[in-house]
Amino acid sequence: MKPYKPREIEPKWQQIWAETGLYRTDDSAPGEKKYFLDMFPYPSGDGLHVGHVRNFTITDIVARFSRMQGNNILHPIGWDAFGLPTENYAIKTGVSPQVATKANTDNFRTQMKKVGLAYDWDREINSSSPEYYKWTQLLFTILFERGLAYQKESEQWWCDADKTVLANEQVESGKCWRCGNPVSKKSLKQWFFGITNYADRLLADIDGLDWPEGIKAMQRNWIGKSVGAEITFKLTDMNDKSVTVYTTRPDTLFGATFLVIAPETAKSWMEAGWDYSSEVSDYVTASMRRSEIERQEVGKTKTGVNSGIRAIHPISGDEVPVWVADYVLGGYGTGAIMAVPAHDERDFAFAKAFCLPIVEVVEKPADFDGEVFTGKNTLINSGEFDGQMGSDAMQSIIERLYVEKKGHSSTKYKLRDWLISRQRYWGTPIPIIHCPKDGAVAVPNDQLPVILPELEDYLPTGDGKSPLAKINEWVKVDCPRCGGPAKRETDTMDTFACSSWYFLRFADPHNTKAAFDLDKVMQWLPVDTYVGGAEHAVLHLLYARFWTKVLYDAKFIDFEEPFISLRNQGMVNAVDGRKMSKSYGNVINPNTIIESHGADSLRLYEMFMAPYNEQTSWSDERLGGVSRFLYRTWTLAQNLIENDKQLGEPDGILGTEIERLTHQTIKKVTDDLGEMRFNTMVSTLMQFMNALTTPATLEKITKPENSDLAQRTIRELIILLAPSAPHMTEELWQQLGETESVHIQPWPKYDPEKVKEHLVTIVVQVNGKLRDEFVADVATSNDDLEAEAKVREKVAVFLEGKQIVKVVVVPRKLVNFVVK
Ligand code: ANZ
Repeated sequence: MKPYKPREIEPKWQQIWAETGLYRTDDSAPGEKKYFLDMFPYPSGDGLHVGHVRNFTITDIVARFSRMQGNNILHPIGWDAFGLPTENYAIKTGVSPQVATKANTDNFRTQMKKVGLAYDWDREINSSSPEYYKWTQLLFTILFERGLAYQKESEQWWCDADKTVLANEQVESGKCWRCGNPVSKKSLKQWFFGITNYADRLLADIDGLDWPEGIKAMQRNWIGKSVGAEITFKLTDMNDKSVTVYTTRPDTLFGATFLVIAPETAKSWMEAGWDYSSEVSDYVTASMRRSEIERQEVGKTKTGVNSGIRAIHPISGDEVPVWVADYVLGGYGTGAIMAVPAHDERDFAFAKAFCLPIVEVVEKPADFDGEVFTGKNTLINSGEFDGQMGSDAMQSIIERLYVEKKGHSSTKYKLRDWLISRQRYWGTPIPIIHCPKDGAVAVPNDQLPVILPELEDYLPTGDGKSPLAKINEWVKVDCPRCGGPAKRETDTMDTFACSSWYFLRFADPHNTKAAFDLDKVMQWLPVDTYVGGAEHAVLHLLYARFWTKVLYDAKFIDFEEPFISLRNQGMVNAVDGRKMSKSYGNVINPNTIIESHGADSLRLYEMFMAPYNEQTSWSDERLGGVSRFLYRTWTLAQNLIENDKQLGEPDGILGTEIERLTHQTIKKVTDDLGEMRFNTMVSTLMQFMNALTTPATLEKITKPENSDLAQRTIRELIILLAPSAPHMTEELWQQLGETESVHIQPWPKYDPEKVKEHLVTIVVQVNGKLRDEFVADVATSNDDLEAEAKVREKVAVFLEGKQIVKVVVVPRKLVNFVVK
């Protein structure tokens, strides 16, 4: 009997698969197209860890399963290779980002091959190669031409450690998402993508996506649509100036006892010539230093100053004071609010802190016993609007304001335009030339790519310019429009730009004439199953949806959503339950496990450890358990393969039972794979194997006369296991004398009739002694079981001439005759 040696067979098959191009995608192959994709991995210097392997194995198994079901599969991989860590590494070590990236991608590729992932390596792409970023640049110019890429001077988040600006999304609790350094605001001229133009469509189309509800909710919240009204209050003593507030509760207008403007709004008034007090200017300066997150903290003590300005209520005509406070944000709504302390928690806290009047205008329900009623109900203290309710009240107040030209309904979004320029080296150069005469001009298509020059010194200048600004000869260029002297843009793009379209490139990765061929993209896209981490909920997943919609509008593609179904894998934590991290020293390298147990054991264990989307901790014992299952399967297969000597009729009873079990297993495994229930898929296969290896079954199934059945059964088992343990099954398949790969075998079908538990084995005893057994339908009545038992030859001889005193029938199991 051949022993199971994963360390020998795994590299052998990996090499054969590569040589025969088994996983190469053929655009014209028959079958329905199915596109399976992992989120674009960043090839870090640390290499793959077992968490990545979980992600990639999920996709790999569903792709392999789908191929065996007769579909034409696209399952590619590439590298999201631009980015800060590589550049920081270059600064620290002097190893150029180009060299470091090559080493890292080589390492990732080797590791992935060791795991046996069935990628089409011919389609590998690398976002930092000019062949790729040429098209990122071209697509940038498409956005630019459509007015969706523009430059704007504004206050931006700035990370002093990374010496770059950050997008809103990249600031977490006032800190840089990458390095954890506290961020500050800096006024810089930056490039933006106009994602807010798509807010409505991005929101509306979420409903149709087969994505985890949590991710959909996060996107909805991030886009943050709110429907309300803008209301204008005239200011006294301000030369007819007025302030417009944004509110989602126009029904509470009569409860507005003061207005609050954001420090940013105050600043712009100051710049426009308002005669402010020093108290105001001190407050404004101080609050601009605080992050939005700090300013919006719930429960934070409210701060603010009275501006001294008074406003006139648009309907009652009452005068109300205008305050400056940092809980109102400059960048949202109109940067000014009407404060309704009776019905808004923050306004209430503020009014309490500064002794401002509180007027209830919405009736509290009888059972309400809190301080601030924020719900909707009948209006009170609201003049002619008293007695109206909820949306009717809002509607009539807005109508009244509209007629008097004091307000109108208005929809706002929390989503901001996407800041994409970075003052860093290792990114796609922004393909723009600044001409003193023509302004910002896109680099013409035939001059793309704008090659990222090789540098000696990657250190950003820190004065808001990328290190590219230091290369004079690169910066100086002629204007493509007028030919006059001009300068290149020296900022690079956020790497999220590279990953906003890579899924399109895989359909046509080597095209040198275009980013992709429309026919090919139409053939493969959208992605059928997209698998990756939930941390991309509002970053990559929103950006990719935005680019897809822009490219749809530009008639580059014919669909509006890139990823039909999305699945998030759960994290794999260390044995101690903590996150795997270099600093804890608890990271598990897949190479170690492949060395000790084999890639198939690693894959199968990662699927068995927990439902794929749940977080779980690594366990060596459970890995051992799964590995033993593979060893036992191997041994069983060897037994059965060696039993291929003689053909004969299978034993009736056994044949039926094993067949039923086989069909039940096919059904369960097929259903489980379809629903991505990988853990129960593995346990089903374990049960099947256990049933086949009970001593009684084993004895019978290995009898020469049962070899037909044995052969059939082992083939089914190998095929069912093939997507999960591709190496071992391929080896066994070959041992069975097959010449074609197991991975292109048709997926077995089960017979619904045979799945049913309709046949049972009935044991017949006489005075408690086993005399015979027979197979009967489960539904057979006790009388019929007794009648059948009585006439069986081996039983009849013991009944002859005896008196039956009692018959015991245990349905589905046994008939016992008590005789004397
Ligand atoms: C009066 C009012 C009365 C409000 C009431 C709420 C409850 P969302 O849903 O987030 O859009 N607001 C408007 N602009 C703001 C800004 N720049 N900074 C801070 N707060 C701002 O919430 C809109 C509500 O948040 C608006 O409706 C306004 O307060 C406040 F019983 O106006 B409301």
